[in-house]
Amino acid sequence: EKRISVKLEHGAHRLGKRTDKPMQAWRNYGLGQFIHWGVYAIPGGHWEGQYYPGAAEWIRSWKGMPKDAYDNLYKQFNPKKFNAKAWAKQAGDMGAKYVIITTKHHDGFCLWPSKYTDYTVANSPYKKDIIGQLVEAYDAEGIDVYLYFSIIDWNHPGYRSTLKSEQDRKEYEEFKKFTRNQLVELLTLYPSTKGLWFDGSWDKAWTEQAEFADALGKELREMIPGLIIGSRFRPDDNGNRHFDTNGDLIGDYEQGWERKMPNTIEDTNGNDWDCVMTVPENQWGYHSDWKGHVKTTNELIEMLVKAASLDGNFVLNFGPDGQGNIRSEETRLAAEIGEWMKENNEAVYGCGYLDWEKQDWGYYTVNRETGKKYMTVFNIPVSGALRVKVPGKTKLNKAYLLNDPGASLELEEIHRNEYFIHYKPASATDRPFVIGVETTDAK
Ligand code: FHN
Repeated sequence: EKRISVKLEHGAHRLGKRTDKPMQAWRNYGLGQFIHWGVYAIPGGHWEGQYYPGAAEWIRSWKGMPKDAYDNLYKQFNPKKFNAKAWAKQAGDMGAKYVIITTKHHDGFCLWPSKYTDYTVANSPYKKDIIGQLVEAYDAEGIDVYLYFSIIDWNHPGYRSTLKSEQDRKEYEEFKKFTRNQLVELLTLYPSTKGLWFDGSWDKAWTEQAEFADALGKELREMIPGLIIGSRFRPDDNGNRHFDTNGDLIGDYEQGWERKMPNTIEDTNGNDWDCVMTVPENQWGYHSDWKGHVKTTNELIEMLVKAASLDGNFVLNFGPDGQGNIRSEETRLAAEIGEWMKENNEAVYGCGYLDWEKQDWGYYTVNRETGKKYMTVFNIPVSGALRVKVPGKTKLNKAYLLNDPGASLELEEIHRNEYFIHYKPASATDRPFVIGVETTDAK
């Protein structure tokens, strides 16, 4: 079928996946950590006795919030408990292979001492460079660092969401220069950065900047060879985001899976993707009062394995408080996920989609290099019979528990290309478990 495509100057610059080493490393991470931290952590969803139920990092824009007071919060930013090494160690113990850190969120407050604005940590009582400390600590822990950067900047005088007049356009030019300067500054100060995770790029003003954003992307990519940038950065010629006018992915991976996940490989369009997930329904920055459902360790492990099974990375968000403490709920989740990963990470790291018919017990994954296949079981059938359907000429030879590879599980061939693995844990399990399977392909 002939593909009809519109000629674009600033559409996708590549069709299909990137195959270079840095992108392969990205693809193999499996699990990442997101950190949302800024001055919004000080009010933590409350202001003068009033409770703001929405996302805590958005409190500045909630109705009734005095903007000036918010913009002066940095004078109180002095996180005495902040310990970059402890954060990095905790992330490493959880099993995270990469971290995405908010260098600045929509409020514009910079966690690094940017020379292009006074609204930075350098002018807070804390003074020290937070991003620098985190980069050093996570690098030392062997966790790759990605910098989150919001295009929206409520603090910059030239920032606009729409450009309605000549004056707007003039001021927005200043804002564009500022944006470019800050990004160049970040990559200069932190050259070990592996990628940029853009956000707040949905404004009409920004979606009209295809040419500028494309050139900036090129400049940034030249600064760090292999730099990874997702689909939330630059619009195409017609202002389309994520996918260009021809439906092709803009950037290195799809960045649209926020607090939601694909269900099938078709949903991913064969692209690389990450899923960024909050622990409560929708809180990224610290909110002292989590209302509603708070995700459990098992739910999060399921999302992680599901992501791997569909060729995506799973990134779990942490929102430290105004003092730099990681809240106890997150500490507990990190420890429990870490415990599980310690035993079962083989089914996640370096693993992706296995082209076998999905079954109700859970998810298949396959190691991209070794070809080793895994079944992570979340739902144990009452019968204890786990169905496995293999394609074409594949034969199932062996099934074993990942944490007890010596003992084979009972295999029953029920008919051509279909098997039962008989297994019921002797006692109730409170965590998913992994079965490794071995196959041969008959000629
Ligand atoms: O508005 C932000 C939100 O606060 C948070 O940073 C998330 C993270 O993906 N991104 C935006 C909403 O899409």
